[in-house]
Amino acid sequence: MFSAAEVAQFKRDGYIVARALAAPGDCAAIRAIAQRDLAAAKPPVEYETDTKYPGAPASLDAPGGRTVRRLLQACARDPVIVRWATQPAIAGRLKQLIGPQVELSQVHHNCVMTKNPSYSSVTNWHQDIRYWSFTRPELVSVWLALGREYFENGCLLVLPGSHVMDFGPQQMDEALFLRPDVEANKPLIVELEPGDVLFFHCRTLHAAGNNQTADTKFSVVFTYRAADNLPLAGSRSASLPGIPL
Ligand SMILES: O=C(O)CCC(=O)C(=O)O
Repeated sequence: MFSAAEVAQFKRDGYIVARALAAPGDCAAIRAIAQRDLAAAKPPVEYETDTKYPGAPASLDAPGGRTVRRLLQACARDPVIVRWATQPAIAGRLKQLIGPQVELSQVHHNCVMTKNPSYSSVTNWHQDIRYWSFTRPELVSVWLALGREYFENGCLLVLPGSHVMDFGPQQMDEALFLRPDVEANKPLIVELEPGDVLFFHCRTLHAAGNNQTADTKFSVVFTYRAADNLPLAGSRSASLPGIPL
């Protein structure tokens, strides 16, 4: 469980890292599944080119066009993954942050992020809630590092406290990414060791660089909501049932 100070830190900053929360054996097992599915490009996947982020290959037929960025539907890939995402060590902490009844959204995140050294793109500053549709903008994502994550291989950057800031439309571009030319932000770099778990609010601004190393970076990411924070009827967020914890 989180201490009271850690809960307060999450509320203030919009994120918290639980160091070495995942057992090395769990990380190795999930990483092996990810490597297997990445080698086979096992669907459903999102390619780098689908993101249209800066530095992404222009099309599926361009050099690096078949580089996988996300192995989607992680929970359906292997029981090891869904067990990890719903285990008491995660559920208990999420209940402290969200409330007594928590569900995992199968629609949002629920993926293995793979960041390829040759063809990765840059993810500009954004809040995940921008394309999600729920009664309240109160969801928490859980990001498990399956290997070391650091600046050079494209780790996350977060803006502490941004989950409670109001941003005017002039501060965002058409795709709802923060415009760096409007506001000079001093990013905090979130370096993670294998097994470290980042909990972050759906309104916390975050970004990530491309991978400038020789190795693919693997992380697995899930999003959770209070059971009474229902997706809006007819929205993509409502397209699959939640998994109760
Ligand atoms: O690893 C990255 O590039 C960041 C991904 C991200 O921020 C997201 O999917 O919301």
